[in-house]
Amino acid sequence: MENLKRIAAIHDLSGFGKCSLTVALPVISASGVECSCMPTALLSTHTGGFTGFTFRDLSGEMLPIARHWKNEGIGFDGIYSGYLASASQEKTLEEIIDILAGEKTRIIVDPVMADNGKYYSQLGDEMCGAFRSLCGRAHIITPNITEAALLTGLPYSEGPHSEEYLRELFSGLSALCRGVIAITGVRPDHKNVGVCALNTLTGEKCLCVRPARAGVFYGTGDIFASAFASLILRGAGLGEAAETAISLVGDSIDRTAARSTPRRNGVDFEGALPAYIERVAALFKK
Ligand code: PXL
Repeated sequence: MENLKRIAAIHDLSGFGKCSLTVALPVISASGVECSCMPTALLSTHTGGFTGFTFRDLSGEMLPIARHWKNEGIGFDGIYSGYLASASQEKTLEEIIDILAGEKTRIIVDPVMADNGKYYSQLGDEMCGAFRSLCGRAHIITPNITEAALLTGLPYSEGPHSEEYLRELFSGLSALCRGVIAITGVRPDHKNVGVCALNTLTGEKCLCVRPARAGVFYGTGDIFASAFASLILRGAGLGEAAETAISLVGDSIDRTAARSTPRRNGVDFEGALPAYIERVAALFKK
């Protein structure tokens, strides 16, 4: 039997709204990978669609957690980071990578900072600079179109995204990270949206899309990255990992739209998990 892989998920814990750690943990588990959680910040809700949310920076806890894990001999196949409490927390994250990463540990960086052409609440160019540095440590990065534009300094485009525009984004991102680059929120035409991924080491590329729905779905980038990173870590190919991860995101969005769940609640991924788990099982039965 394949060894159980283990990921350290380093994201904020937003109590309500199903993003970051509250989706990373269930999705990584459903992907058949063990998940250890390290919160970067504690919030009452995510920062989109709410006002007056509480926010506590947990930077002071992170190195002690990492040192304890190290002292206990706990190793990681993947270190997967997302939303940071501050730009300066990036330095802490680099130290954590130095402490926890072994030779074979894959570093996954989701440079969570912006969407729809805008930075998230209270974030700005300083965070972008921090993520540029962090991407240099990564084997896998998963920016959305807005984050890819900010990281590369290219103009943001709502789409449709031409092959030329995507080529420029990949070229800019390849200068920051050598490995797998998966850009989410790609619109190859007016009707569809999905992910375009490139392995800069092999040249392999894929595009996986679903019919687009209007508006914002919070947490879908976190669901995608959690599934995609887990599946790649388990040895899935680029295209099968992207397709399987996108199927979970697409099903979750469909269930959210069918119930008219308020957008700020996050997406209804729970009922999409059984079919996802079956697809994952089929992927690794081959
Ligand atoms: O889903 C990305 C995300 C993560 N964490 C926090 C957020 C957001 C997006 O708004 O606010 C706190």
